[in-house]
Amino acid sequence: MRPLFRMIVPAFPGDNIFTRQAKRTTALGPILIATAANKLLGWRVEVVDENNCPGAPKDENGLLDHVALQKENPATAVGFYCGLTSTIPRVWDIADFYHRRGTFNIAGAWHAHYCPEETLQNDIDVVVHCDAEEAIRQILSGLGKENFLENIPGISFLQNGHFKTSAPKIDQVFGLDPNLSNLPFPDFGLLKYARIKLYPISRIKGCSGNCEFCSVKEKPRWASAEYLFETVKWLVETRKAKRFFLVDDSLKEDLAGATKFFNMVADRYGDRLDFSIQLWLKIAENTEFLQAIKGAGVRRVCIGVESPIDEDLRAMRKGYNSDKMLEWLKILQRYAKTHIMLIAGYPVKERDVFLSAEKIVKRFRRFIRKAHPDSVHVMLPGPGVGTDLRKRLKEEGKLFSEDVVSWRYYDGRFVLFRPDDNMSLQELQDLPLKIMSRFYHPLSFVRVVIKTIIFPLDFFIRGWKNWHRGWTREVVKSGGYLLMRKWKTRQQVDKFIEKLEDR
Ligand code: B12
Ligand code: SF4
Repeated sequence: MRPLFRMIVPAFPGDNIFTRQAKRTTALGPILIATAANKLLGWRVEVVDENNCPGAPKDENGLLDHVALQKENPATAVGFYCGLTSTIPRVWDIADFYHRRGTFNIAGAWHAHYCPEETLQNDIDVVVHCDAEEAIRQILSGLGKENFLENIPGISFLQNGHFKTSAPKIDQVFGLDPNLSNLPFPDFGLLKYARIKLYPISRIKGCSGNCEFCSVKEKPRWASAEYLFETVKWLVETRKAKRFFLVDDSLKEDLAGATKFFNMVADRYGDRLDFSIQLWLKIAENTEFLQAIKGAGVRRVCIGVESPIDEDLRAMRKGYNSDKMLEWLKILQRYAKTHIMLIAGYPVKERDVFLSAEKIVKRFRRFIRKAHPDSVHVMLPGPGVGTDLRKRLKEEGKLFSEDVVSWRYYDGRFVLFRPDDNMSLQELQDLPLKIMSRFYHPLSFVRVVIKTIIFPLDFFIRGWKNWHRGWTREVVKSGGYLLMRKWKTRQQVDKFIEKLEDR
C-alpha cells in the first residue's frame, strides 16, 4: 500500500462565534496543500478537520480520535495547519501522539511561520514558510533519503539540534509561487468525515495595508478573475456547491479583477449562488463594484470596521477615520447584509482624551445602533505573532508572555496585555460582552415571534425581502445572545482574570 499523508486542521480551543460556521466549512490552506501533495505519484492523501468531522470516531473528550484513525489507516507523514495561534496547543498534543508512532511531522501557516523554533521544539520535524504547494511535494518525495531537507527553499528544521532555515525572511511574509493562476483547484474530496456547505475560495493573497494588529504582511499578488470563476464553476459542477466564502483579505488590491469575476458569475449563474466576502469599508465608494456583487448573489459582506474612535483607528494605522463610516455602511447595506467586526479597548500609546471603559462601551453601542448592521462581532485586541502591535506591547512591557497566557487564549475573547491606566484588566475583559449585550439582547426572542405573527401584513406593505431580512436579523441576534451567555459562564469558570491579576 502507498504511504499516507494525513493533513490535520486542529480543533478550536473552545466555543466562539466561529464554532457554528466551522462545522459547515473548512480551512482552505490545508486543502490546497493536500491537493498539491495528491498530485504526487506514490502517496495517498487525506485531510481531517477536527472542527468539522461529524462522521469520525471520537475520543472521551469528544475530539477526533487519532488512535482509531492510526489503527485503521496509519499515516507515514502528518501535516498540521498552524494558521490560528489559539489552536497551537492542540497541534502540539496531536504532534506528540503521532511522533511517538514514528510519523514525519510537517507544519505550515501563520503561527509556524512566525515561530519556527518553538514549533520545531514541539514534535514537528519541518516548518514550511508561506506558500507550501511546491515544498510539500519536495518533502514527501524526498522523505527517507539522506539530508533531503537541505535543498528545499522556504523551510526550517533542526539539524543535529541546531536551527536551520532556507526561508528568506521570518519576520516578513513572502510568496514562492509567482503565478497563482497556475495552482490546481482545491480538491475538497480529500476531506474525510466532513459536511461542507460553505466552500472557502481565494484569488488574492496579501494586502498593501499596514494595520498594526495584522499578521498579513505580504505584498499583494493575485490569480486571474478567470481562475476564480473556473474554480467556482468546477465546484458547482463536481460538488453541487452553492455557498462560497471568498477569504481574500483585500479585494481592493485588484478591484477590476474582482468586478470582472462577479460579472462573470452573474452572467453564468445570475444571483443563484451565495457568496460571503470581506470588504474594506471605503469600497462603498465604488458603485460599479457594488452593482457587480449584487448581481452575482453576494449575500453578506464582512467589514473590519475596527473602531468608531479616531484615536484607536490612528493607532491601528487603519487608513481612515470615523467621519464617513456610517455613510459607507449605509451604502453597503443597500447591496448586501453587513457583518461588522470591531476591536474594543485598543492600546493607544498616547491618549488625548481619557476614555473610561464605560465611555468606550457607550461609544461603541451608539455606533452599532446607528450603523444598524445585520450582525456584529466585537473582539479584544489581539497582539498576534508577527504583528507590530505585539512588538510594541512587548517593548512597553505590557504583553503577557506565553507562560502566563497560553496560546489557546489567542482567539479574540481574552485579555492578552496590561491595559492603559484608563481601565482595569477586568473592565477590559468585559468590554466585548458589554458592548454586544445591547445588540444580542433577549428581547430579540420576542421580536422573532412578533415578526412571525405580523408576516402577512409586513409582507404586503414592505415585501418579502425586507420582512425576511428583519426576521433573520432577530434570529441571528437571539442565537448571539445564547452564545454570549455560554461564553460568560465559561469565562467565570475559567477565572482567567483572577490568575492575571495575581501576576
Ligand atoms: C478565512 C479566515 C478566517 C476564517 C477561517 C479560519 C481558518 N482558516 O480556519 C474564520 C472566520 C473562522 C477566522 C477566524 C479568526 N481569525 Co482568521 N483569517 C482568515 C483569513 C482572512 C484567510 C485564511 C485563508 O484561508 N487564507 C487562504 C489560504 C490559502 O492561505 P493560508 O491559510 O495561509 O495557507 C497557505 C500557507 O499558509 C500554507 N499552509 C496552510 N496550511 C498548511 C499546512 C501545512 C502542513 C503546510 C506545510 C502549509 C500550510 O500553504 C497555504 C497555501 O499556500 C486570514 C488572513 C490570511 N491572509 O491568511 C485570517 C487570519 C488567519 N485570522 C486571524 C485571526 C486573528 C482570527 C481570529 C482570532 C479573529 C478574531 N479575533 O476573532 C479568529 C480565530 C478564531 C479562533 N478559533 O481562534 C489571523 C491569524 C493570526 C494568528 N496567528 O492566529 C489572520 C492571519 C488575519 C490577521 N489579521 O492577522 N479567520
Ligand atoms: S487588517 Fe486587513 S486591511 Fe489591515 S493589513 Fe491586515 S489584511 Fe490588510
